[in-house]
Amino acid sequence: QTGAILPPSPFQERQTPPPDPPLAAAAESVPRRPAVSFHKAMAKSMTAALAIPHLGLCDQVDLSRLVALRAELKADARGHGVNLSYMPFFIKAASLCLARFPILNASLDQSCQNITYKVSHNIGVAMDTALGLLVPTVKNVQLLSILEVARELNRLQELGAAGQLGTADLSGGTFSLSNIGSIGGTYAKPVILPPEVAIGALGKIQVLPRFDASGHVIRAHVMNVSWSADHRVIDGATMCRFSNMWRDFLQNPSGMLLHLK
Ligand code: CAO
Repeated sequence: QTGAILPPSPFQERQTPPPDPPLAAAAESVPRRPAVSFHKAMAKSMTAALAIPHLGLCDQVDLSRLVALRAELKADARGHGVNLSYMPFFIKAASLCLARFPILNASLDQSCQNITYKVSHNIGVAMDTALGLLVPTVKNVQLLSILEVARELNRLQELGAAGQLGTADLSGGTFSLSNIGSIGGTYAKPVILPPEVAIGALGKIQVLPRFDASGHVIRAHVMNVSWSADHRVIDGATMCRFSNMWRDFLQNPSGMLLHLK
């Protein structure tokens, strides 16, 4: 088949397929475009990720208390010029857990001889941007308040929407989170971004029936989390303990207060 080679679209290509050409035309030529730089970068990092033996672990998190807490704090944050979503809580909780489980904030060298433990918690956030999937990083989350994480995330989202995220914001990640649930989906199978060794994917928060301590059915806000970890350096027990701690922080967000600096 002969393909008509089109120039790259000025706004680059999102993952939306082009409209179907008329059948007769489709038989003769298939429109093609050169892969743009973000496709090439994704192809490179995802191909490298294939070399990593992925360990998967999923759990459910009851976010009912966090939903109520965020509703309470949203106006305050707005007063500081910040849009407060759930992500800053997810990101800060992850950082508190990374402090306890530093192996998840590490990298393994190519020859598998050395593990580097990173001091900074530079948490990458998978972002659906004008240029497609990008993963800007919130740097040094261990030093930031939840409000500061939210402000930084707002800044990255604005740049992402404008197609203006630069190398400084897109590099240096040490651990990643992907909130696919803001679009939909309950479980995911996230792919580790080398040289990182772990990533979490967050599903859609759903209102579901659950039992309270007295056995009564209650409305609960439930979210699934799916972790992938590099099984060469992280075992299932470690991943599970990290996940339990992260889940507990988000189920009882006031518990995070004790650990905030
Ligand atoms: N379930 C249900 N609702 C959710 C949600 C979830 N998991 N996560 C966010 N929401 C809601 C938010 O509460 C917000 O509503 P409010 O008006 O009540 O605040 C709304 O969805 C929009 O949130 P947002 O997307 O602007 O902000 P965020 O901080 O939650 O997420 C970001 C930011 C960048 C993670 C998100 O915009 C995004 O791009 N997600 C897609 C990630 C992705 O593509 N992953 C796949 C990677 S592999 O290809």
